[in-house]
Amino acid sequence: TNSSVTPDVDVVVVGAGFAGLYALHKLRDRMNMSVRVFEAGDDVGGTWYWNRYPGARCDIESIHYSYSFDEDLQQEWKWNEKFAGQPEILRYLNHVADRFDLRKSITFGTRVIGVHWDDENSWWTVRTDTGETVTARWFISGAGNLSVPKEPEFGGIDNFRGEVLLTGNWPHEPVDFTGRRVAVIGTGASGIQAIPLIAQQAAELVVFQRTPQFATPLGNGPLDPEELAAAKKIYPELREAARNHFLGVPFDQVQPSALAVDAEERRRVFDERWNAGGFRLFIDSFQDILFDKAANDTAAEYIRERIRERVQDPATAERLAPRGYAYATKRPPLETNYYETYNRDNVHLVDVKSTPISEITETGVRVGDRTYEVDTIVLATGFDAMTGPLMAMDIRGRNGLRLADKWAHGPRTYLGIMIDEFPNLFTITGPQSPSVLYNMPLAIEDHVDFATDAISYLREHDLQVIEPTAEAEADWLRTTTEIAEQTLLPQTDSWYMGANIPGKPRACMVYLGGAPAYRQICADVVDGGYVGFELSAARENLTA
Ligand code: NA7
Repeated sequence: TNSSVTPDVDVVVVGAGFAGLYALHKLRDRMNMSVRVFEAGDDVGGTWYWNRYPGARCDIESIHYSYSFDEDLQQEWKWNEKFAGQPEILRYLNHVADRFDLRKSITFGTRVIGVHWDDENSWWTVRTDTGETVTARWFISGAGNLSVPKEPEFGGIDNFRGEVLLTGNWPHEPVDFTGRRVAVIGTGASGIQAIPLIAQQAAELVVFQRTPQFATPLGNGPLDPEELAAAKKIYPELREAARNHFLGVPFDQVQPSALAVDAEERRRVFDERWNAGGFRLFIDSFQDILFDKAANDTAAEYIRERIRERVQDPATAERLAPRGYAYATKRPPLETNYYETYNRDNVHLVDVKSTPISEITETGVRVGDRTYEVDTIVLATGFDAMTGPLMAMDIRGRNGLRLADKWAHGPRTYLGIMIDEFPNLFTITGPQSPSVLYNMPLAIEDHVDFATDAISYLREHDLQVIEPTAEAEADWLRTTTEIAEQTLLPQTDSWYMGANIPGKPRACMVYLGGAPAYRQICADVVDGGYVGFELSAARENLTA
């Protein structure tokens, strides 16, 4: 036999977070394929392995933010909190890894640094930073959307004599801030979760805020065991309802328009959603908030009012009150005691919008002609979102085409899951899919299922290669752009638009038509025999 006609394994998967773990189980245990998984971390968990900062927590209810693929699994696992914290989610993913015996197929502490399509053999050659080379017919990226930290615009971090901590790569031993002077840079979802807890320990906390946020209450607490039991009785129905909702959560109270009701009714709806917590104010109040500026203004003004009520010093309250962009056009953070934290004597808010941070010095953070001297700097400055993790793997498609070159002006995909000229490569929750605006475990299951269904379909038809057409890809770019333009999102600088990184092309990274519409499109593509894809035999099968 000629060894060159069979790759080392059927599939290489990157990542052992929610995506990689499910992909591994599905391919290995349900489809009997050979799979290698490479994971940069030393254990499973992905996002929930790296983001161990104080307060790290999921903003979607634990009942819904979990796998649905195995009825026994969802019945046996007991969530303790309404919104699970990072340790609880990490325990859950460890449980999943043990339960399905996944670890033995995962190579930990290993980063994929090269993924090159072999035109001759119609397979991928995957290289790792430990010097391994593996060939595989299929490549599945579960490398995540928010896994490559953003390089801050300011320099000097290496000069700092104290400790620098990254929210997205937090030490495994809990950090004790007692007695320390701490700087937190960044007030996105991560900073807003961490700040209240760091403030309770630190001697002094200085928060450097560039853009104030529309943060609304999370509403966390212990999960009532009766509520959990009731949910488990109807788990399949709950999952179905979740998948039929824009965001992948089974909310059902949304009203048509904020402008169709009077001020009193509007206030009642906002109050109710504010008190209920989670993403309800954002996604379960009025349907036109993301689309109509006047409707959005009503929610924005409501949130500003509530912020002013909670912050004692009026000048600080004004600095915390967001303006100049529409609510939810940046990812809306959820908070617990965030605004009250600024009523503490040991907490100071520094506005770095007009005068940016110029550098980190040996002793602290320099803004204009002032240096804020601190012992510890926490960077909560965000990620090279969506495209960053894919670009970091040096992916090269047909004729050596680099993904970085192909995407020089922004991501181009078909359905956010495959790329023309990059055959047999699936990007789980990739750019231009609903991903970050869809309950992630469900988004991941949908995408893994799409990939594995495609693989099964090809096998049944004695084919080995699937690739979108250039035309289908161009249509998808047009579709995602047109939908984005109907929303308020493109008007704001956010990581959804690639606008948090200097020099990154401005493009909408998310399919904004909602999960149900997206799932219907994918189902139609499959039902039509993979509309928009070219299916073919590998070269050696043609000449055999
Ligand atoms: P985000 O949401 O990107 O937030 C990053 C924050 O850091 C944000 O407030 C930024 O201000 C700020 N930032 C970034 N660079 C700087 C510089 N140079 N100076 C001052 N401030 C800066 O990241 P998160 O980790 O909080 O959240 C990411 C996602 O994880 C979140 O959306 C959830 O989906 C989970 P800016 O707004 O750019 O002015």
